[in-house]
Amino acid sequence: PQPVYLKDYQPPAFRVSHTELKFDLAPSATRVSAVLHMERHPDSAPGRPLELDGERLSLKRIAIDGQELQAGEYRVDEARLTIAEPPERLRLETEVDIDPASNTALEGLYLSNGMFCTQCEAEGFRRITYYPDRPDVMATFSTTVIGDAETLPVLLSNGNPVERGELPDGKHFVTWEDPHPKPCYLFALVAGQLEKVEDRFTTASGREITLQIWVESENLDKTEHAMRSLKSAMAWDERTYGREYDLDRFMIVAVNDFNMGAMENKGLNIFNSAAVLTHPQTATDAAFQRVEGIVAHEYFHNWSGNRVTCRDWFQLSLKEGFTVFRDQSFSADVNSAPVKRIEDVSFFRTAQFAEDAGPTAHPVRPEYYIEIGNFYTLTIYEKGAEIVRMLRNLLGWDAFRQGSDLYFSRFDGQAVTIEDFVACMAEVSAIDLGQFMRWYSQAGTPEIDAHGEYDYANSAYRLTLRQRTPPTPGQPDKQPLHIPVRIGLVGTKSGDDLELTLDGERLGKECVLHLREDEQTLVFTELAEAPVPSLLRGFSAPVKLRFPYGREDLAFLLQHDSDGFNRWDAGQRLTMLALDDLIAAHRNGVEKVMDARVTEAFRGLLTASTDDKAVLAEMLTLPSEAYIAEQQPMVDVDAIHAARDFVKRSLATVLRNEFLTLYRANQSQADYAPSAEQIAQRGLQNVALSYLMSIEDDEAVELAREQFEAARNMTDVRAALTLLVHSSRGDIADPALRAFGEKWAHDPLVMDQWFSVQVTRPQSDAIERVKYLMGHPAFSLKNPNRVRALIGAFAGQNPVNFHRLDGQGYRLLADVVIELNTLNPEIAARIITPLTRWQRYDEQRQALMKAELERIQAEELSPNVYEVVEKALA
Ligand code: B3K
Ligand code: ZN
Repeated sequence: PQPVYLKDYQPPAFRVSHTELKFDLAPSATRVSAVLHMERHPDSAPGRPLELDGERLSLKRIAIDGQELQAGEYRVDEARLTIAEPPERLRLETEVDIDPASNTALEGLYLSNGMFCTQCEAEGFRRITYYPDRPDVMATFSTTVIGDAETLPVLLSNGNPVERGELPDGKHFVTWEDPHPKPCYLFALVAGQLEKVEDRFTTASGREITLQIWVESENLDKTEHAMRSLKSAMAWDERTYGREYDLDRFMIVAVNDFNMGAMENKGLNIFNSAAVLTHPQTATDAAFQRVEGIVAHEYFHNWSGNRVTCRDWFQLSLKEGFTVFRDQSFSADVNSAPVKRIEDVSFFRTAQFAEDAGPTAHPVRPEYYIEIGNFYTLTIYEKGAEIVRMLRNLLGWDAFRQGSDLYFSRFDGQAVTIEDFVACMAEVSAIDLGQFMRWYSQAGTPEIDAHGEYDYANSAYRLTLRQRTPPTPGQPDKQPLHIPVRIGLVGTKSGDDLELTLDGERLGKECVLHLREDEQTLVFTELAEAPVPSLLRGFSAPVKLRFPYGREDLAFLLQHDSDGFNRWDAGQRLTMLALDDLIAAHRNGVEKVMDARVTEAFRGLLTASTDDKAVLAEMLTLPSEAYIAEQQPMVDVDAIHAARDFVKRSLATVLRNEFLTLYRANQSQADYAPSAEQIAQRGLQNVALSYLMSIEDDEAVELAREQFEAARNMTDVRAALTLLVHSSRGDIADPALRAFGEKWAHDPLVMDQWFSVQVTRPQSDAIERVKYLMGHPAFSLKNPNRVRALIGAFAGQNPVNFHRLDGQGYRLLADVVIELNTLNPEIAARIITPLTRWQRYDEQRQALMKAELERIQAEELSPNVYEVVEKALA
């Protein structure tokens, strides 16, 4: 496979003003007729041929302006249809046959549970019909869907239905018109036995919008939360960004087989059922919040992505980074803002940092790709969002909002670049963002080394910041970035933020330092007391910041920092220092000793009265094994597991009564609501139970059993079940596991949780469970949710077993990747990630992991898997 380069971008030779499609649906032979109204692009050199992308299509007919083309007038190969001498304006007609039933890649038109549905981003439309499948070709669409009236009673596509009727042979049809020009990646079609719940939304300007969520009938009772989330997202986008919805109806469809979370097709969002369906009895709080975030994300794309889209796929973060930033802000506004930030940052520092440090590291705007499907990454999405957040912070909200308004009005209906977006921000603020643009082109996580000194004689604090971005594949040398570092200085006597004076200027109690050079020193003067610096408040830039904090400093910040995020972070840093010692002790075979400062800090948290339960639950949560691993020079999975376990048990032993009190004080009541308040309470209850269960005494086991049996909601049930299943006490979980499996055998999304709970068990039989469960009737390699719940959870969340020294974990994953490589390349290329991180482990494991990558490499590979494996072994 050949790479595509950003520098080679050329406008299309032809544009399409209007697209007429007709689908005659049948599982193995769907006939797609297309009429494309085209003309030469004004910037195109005259003689350029007309090229249309097309894969796995069987061409039945082709005509230009009503004239059938003769054999020599066009050429068809595996990837495209070429017409060497087209007229300057033309009406191109094609008819092709496609085979949705055999489409296991879930790209293009495919069948899910008897239902037809599409996924076209990024390059799936070329599996539906011959088309210039690139985002800078935008056309209005009119789509007629024909299907069997009995088996396919519901026929949906983008826009508004304009005509429907009966046809011979028991068929019927619906014609849809989408008046908004769109690239073909936003095309959607759904047909099947679906039922809807309907609601209405009145826009700020008084337009009435019909909202519909389409599901299989057994899921009608699981749509309420998604509908509520949709309405709240619509109102938020009007309030916050001045963006109103622009069609008369907005539809969401839930499908069972879907590669990603959801897709923002114009007016017809298609969702993975896992990202839309919720019910207190079947979905956890985390799932409720995820649904809310994804519904909002896809809705927000209507402006950031659809009305203004990407010129080419290198600009993917233009829509994804901005939209993730928007959905994160929405979730922060409607829930607990500090907790949302803590969750996002801990995920980011675990997973995106790991990506940025590994062989697949790439800039937020990559320079080349082999398979764009591999670039829906944490870097494009989450780091892209952090860059937008930095822009918001640099400009302030008001100017940022002006920049956003300018962007939407200037580029409405166009396909644009990241420069276009940043230029709007620079224009409204008159801030020079030239150096800032390097955030988009340089891969790798910048590291800031900070140190500070208090000068008693002069009441001054000297802070030095040094930045460096490590080399990444293809980018050996990096240039300094423009990094906003938000800081405060906390007085060691008062515990308060001190007044900041820099170069004689008074800055208040907090300021943002603009680090632009390799090294900068700042001298804060007129400080009456020695401070402890609180650096990178709120994670003001996506960097690793090191500062030689003593443990007393961290305990102090944990108590006094006025920034909630940094208070949490101080606790994490303090625990990390203790964990580092324990990891070393474990490796050296030395007795482990718990750091009393950590215990005392936790005692403080447990005994101080707090009004923010949500933040407290986060503070009491130990860093995950994956997060700890990310902090180590070399990952020793066994030492990390043992050290974390030791901390947990030590805390639980000393603070048992406090945890018990906390548990009892926060026990859930029967009436479930996914409200921030209740979620915080359940968070505390379940974090307390997890400490209590770490000792595994009879009383704790009894509490877990009772909680499981009370079955108040899935959050409580799953937390209790996980603790029972993950305990080392033999078979205490078996009855619960069996009861759960039988009760929910009919609900695939709940069975996914049943799979995940079991395969993340740290005990040594986990791998046997994985193999056994792969044969379970509820499991299928063809369904991405099942693959993620079972294989993904095992490889990603069970480090001690995945990294077994006999290599069995690696072999199992490689076997799955090889099978998925032919079934579903996009999923195969994702699920392989843990193997690509081989450089982070000891030599023995490195050899085993590489051997598995080489075994995969020897197969006949899809471009997706090929690209990832090549990078991993480069
Ligand atoms: N834009 C989709 C991504 C789908 C890509 C699949 N290859 C989801 C989202 O970010 O909203
Ligand atoms: Zn998105």
